[in-house]
Amino acid sequence: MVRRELTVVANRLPVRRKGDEWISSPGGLVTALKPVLKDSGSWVGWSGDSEHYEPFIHDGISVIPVHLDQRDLDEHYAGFSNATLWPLYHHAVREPVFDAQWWDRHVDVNRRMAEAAASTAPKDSLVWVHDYHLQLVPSELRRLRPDLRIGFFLHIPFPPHELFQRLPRRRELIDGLLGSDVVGFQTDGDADNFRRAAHAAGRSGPTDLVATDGRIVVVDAFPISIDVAASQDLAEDPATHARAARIRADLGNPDVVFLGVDRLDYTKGIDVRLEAFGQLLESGALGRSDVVFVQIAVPSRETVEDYREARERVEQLVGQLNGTYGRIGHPVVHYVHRELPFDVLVSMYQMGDVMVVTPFADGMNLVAKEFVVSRDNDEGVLVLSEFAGAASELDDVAILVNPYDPEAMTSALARAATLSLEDRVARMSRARTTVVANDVHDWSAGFLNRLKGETTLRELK
Ligand code: ADQ
Repeated sequence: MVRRELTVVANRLPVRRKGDEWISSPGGLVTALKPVLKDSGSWVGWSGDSEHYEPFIHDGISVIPVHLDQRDLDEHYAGFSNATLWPLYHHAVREPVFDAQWWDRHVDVNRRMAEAAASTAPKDSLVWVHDYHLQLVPSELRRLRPDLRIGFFLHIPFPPHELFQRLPRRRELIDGLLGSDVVGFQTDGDADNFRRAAHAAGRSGPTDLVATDGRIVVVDAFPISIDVAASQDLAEDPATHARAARIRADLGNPDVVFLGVDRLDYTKGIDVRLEAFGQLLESGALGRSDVVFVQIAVPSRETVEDYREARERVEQLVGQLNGTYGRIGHPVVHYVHRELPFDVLVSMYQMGDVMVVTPFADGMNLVAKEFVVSRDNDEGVLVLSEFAGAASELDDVAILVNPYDPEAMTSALARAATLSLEDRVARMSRARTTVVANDVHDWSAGFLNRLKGETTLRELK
């Protein structure tokens, strides 16, 4: 009998320190899992803080902080996770760096996370491990606690086999993941890539994956989504609309507002979209219209060199475009480099005309989905990279672009800005139906139901 208690293992805890207190961290994962964890669940992860690592209860959830010291942060987090795995898994948008010393720390942190989960999970309960930092946790946890049902979800893409092969420790990672009962990905393409990698490592069975000890491992796509009700409640609030109108007035009520909202990450294609915007201004395709670009970027991973360079590049482009096309008191790019409260983001989504989401590779991209449900007037247009996971759900409603094709990017921006009202409304209302039909609660319930189910070999045939 599988018990329903759940332990989540993730890089970060669902809470963070503010002064002397722990406060909830915002984010889709926390929102999705809180109802499932309340009163009987635990969350294991790094506290983001070097002083506090005693377990405590917060909002009915047992919080188990795992202490990471500076070397763990340098070698496991900034090093192996964010300078090796992140670029490799995002199709080598930057050159992945491999350092054997980082690997040792990475193994060590994964082992400590597994031990913390092993010592807290009740007998026969469920453990759900999240993301690329912790791919070795499932096998280590299974070794320590064979009674548990273990699930793993990868939030970022899983790379094609030819790229994955470059990784010196790829077999260890495959075996780590195959310690799970269910391995979940954002899209069918990611799940296929993983099946191929596991097959090439000699771990694959006839119908689905069978780990070396004869267990069955379910490998499937579970596309993540957003908390639709939370976005809709804010979208319907008159205060959100009033703020949107104020922001637009502050911009000088331009004819067209392009909008970008991202973590400042080199995978998000912020630079190529600004370059395309520059080309659009240069071409004069929009005639005499008054056009601006608003780019909101959350600071991210600033200890990693490639991220510092990405920020410099973006800021240089903002300066260049304003220098060339702006007038005194009328910049063409408005750039904000900080985190904004979610209600302000929803106002941003409402005041923009064209949402520009152009990653080179992205697991899903929640910004695209947040934009869709924040528009209650159905008038926005979404320009979306073919390489975002969200494109597999929104391909017939967004204007799809290849971020590697500068001319196509420029014409996609021009087309989006001039789409007829009828076309805009038709696309957005279909997009809303799609996003509303699979919200983040459906996602977590879908995954956990698969994890609870005993899959037999007979079912697989
Ligand atoms: P991220 O790479 O962080 O997530 P994304 O899915 O777009 O990318 O989520 C970003 C979140 O940050 C959104 O919820 C957005 O509202 C918020 N945000 C963005 N800019 C902000 C700002 N300036 N201030 C405050 N909040 C801001 C990873 C993967 C994605 C995958 C998610 C979930 O890279 O592909 O969709 O996990 O699985």
